Amino acid sequence: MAITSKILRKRGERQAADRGIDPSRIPPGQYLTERFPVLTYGKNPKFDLNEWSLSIHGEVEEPYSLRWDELIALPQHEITTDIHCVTRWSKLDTTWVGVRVSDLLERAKVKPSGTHVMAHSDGGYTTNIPVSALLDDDVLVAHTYDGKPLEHDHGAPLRLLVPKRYFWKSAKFLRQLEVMPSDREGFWELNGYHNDADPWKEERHWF
Ligand SMILES: Nc1nc2c(c(=O)[nH]1)N[C@H]1C(S)=C(S)[C@@H](COP(=O)(O)O)O[C@H]1N2
Ligand SMILES: [Mo]
Repeated sequence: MAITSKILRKRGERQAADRGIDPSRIPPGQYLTERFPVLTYGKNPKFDLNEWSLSIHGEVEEPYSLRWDELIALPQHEITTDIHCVTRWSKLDTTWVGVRVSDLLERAKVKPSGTHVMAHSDGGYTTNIPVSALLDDDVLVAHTYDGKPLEHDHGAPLRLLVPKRYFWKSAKFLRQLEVMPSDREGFWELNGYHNDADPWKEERHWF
């Protein structure tokens, strides 16, 4: 490895150490940001909460849709977690409120044949994730960030949050969770990003 890239790889760890943060929280090749960068392919889709719904369907016994008021009436959970973008920024201790995806999937009764989920956003963005990765307690459909309603740029009214994967798996403007009988690639996965997206393994691209 060239010396410059070695130095770059250590940048996040140095930043953490300088701030009294455990450097082992920073995945390889990431740096810390205090800002919250916005990365959206295309325009923010308009939404109307009176028309809005989230649907859970596919390889499930009991497909259903939730209106906004129904979603908000479900048990809500707050989590504080680090997030990591494939473009190399990491943001520590971000706080979110939403509904656990495991609760949503449990209610739908995923069939044994349901192995993966395609998250579908308003505007056509998609991303794929194994069902097993969505059952962790830190996986939410989130409507609140840092104590305030999610900003439109960050995915309002609702986004998926999968903290253990690079952030492109956290689909903004979420409208559907489609349970699938096998894996299928989403938008960035088809366009060169890694299928699994584990930041600790630096699974950035498939090439
Ligand atoms: N619907 C939708 N969701 C999306 C994206 C997008 O373009 N459209 N970009 C993804 C990518 S590549 C990243 S890094 C994060 C960025 O989230 P942020 O803009 O809140 O930082 O959203 C992910 N979710
Ligand atoms: Mo990204």
